[in-house]
Amino acid sequence: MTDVKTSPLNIDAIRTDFPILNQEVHPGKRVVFLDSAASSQKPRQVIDAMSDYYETSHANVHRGIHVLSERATNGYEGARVKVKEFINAASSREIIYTRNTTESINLVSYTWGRTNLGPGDVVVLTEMEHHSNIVPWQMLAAERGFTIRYVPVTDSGELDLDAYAALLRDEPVKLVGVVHVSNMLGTVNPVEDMIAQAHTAGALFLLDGAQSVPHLAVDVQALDVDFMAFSAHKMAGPTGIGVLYGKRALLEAMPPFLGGGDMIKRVTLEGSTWNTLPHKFEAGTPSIAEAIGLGAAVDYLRGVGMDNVLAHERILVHYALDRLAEVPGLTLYGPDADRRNGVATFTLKDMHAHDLAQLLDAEGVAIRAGHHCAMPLHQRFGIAASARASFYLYNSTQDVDALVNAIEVARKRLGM
Ligand code: 7TS
Repeated sequence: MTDVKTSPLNIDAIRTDFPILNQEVHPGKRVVFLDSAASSQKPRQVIDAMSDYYETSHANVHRGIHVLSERATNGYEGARVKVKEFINAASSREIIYTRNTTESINLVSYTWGRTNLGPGDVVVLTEMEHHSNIVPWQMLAAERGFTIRYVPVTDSGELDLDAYAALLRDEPVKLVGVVHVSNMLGTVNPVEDMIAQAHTAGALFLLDGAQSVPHLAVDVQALDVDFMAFSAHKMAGPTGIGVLYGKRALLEAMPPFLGGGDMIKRVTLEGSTWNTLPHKFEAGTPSIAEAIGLGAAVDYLRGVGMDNVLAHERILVHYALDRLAEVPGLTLYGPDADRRNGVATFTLKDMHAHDLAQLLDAEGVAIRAGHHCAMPLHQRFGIAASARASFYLYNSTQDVDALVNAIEVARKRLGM
């Protein structure tokens, strides 16, 4: 059994920062929140930063020559600098605010993809991608006539790296798009090597950081990644804001995404010219309070320390896999705890994952059931749906125990 006493985090102290966790969701059942891979909870510091902004500083950004607009602009742009430092981008001009990971990937496909991809070109994705890194490319392929190839997933839930190398060797690959951490299996992909290989083959690399940036230190310059997408709401920040990181030269060369206010330099009735980065990609009034909330989330995570977050989640996932392996009839998916992040996905004999999730909810335990927007990966494992428990910095081994106890209750109720 894993030694669970070594976590670098003071979970009791952290939990006091997350007011939502301090409640019963059914009589006598405190909430055990194990669905952070879908969306994490928010600390008081983030909630306060956003309400403080609305109470003291709201106005539109980049416009007014008045105090409130200056405060709003400083908050909005200050958060961009925090994000830049968090992922170690070379410049805050490389940080584009979007709505979420999905929009960030669509931005790349819509602008870079539409300009650069055509018949004869190949985009390499993996069987492990979230739908948001499959569907935009399929939509564009239908329009532009390029080919998509997929890196297969092994039985242990990892990428087949030999197949990846062969694709890069044999096909005219222009772009590789890979999820850093799988939202179904928790697999941490060896993206540093994969990026270097892609570059050797002359391809760009888009990293889906939705499940990595919230959980481990990601350094875009060390990785030498070309584009990276992530969402604030999975990293203790608000919904409604995400980030596209892109190397400056690439972003400079790309056409705009949406047209309108703020993204232009000059408009005449005959035509328009584009604003400088990052504004070229931020048309219209942006999510100002949300950007400020994202900045506060970055401050919060940096205060805790990303290495500590990672170490804590590793301990939890070790413990969870050990405990879940004891449950009769339970099948776990994905690699060993050492090669995954804080996700445990399983099926329980022939019980439908939705029924299981409903029974767990009655015990106060919140998990996700379904295909987790990774239908091809579920098909790969021959299942239609699975149950997923996912962890974050506020979860404890007691939460894992509550999960296992609730599964026992569900098994008994169904006579298993
Ligand atoms: N990529 C990965 C790896 C994800 O896990 C998700 C969301 C996305 C992209 C899309 O993020 P969004 O913020 O644009 O929605 N994943 C999940 C999940 O696993 N359960 O709910 C959402």
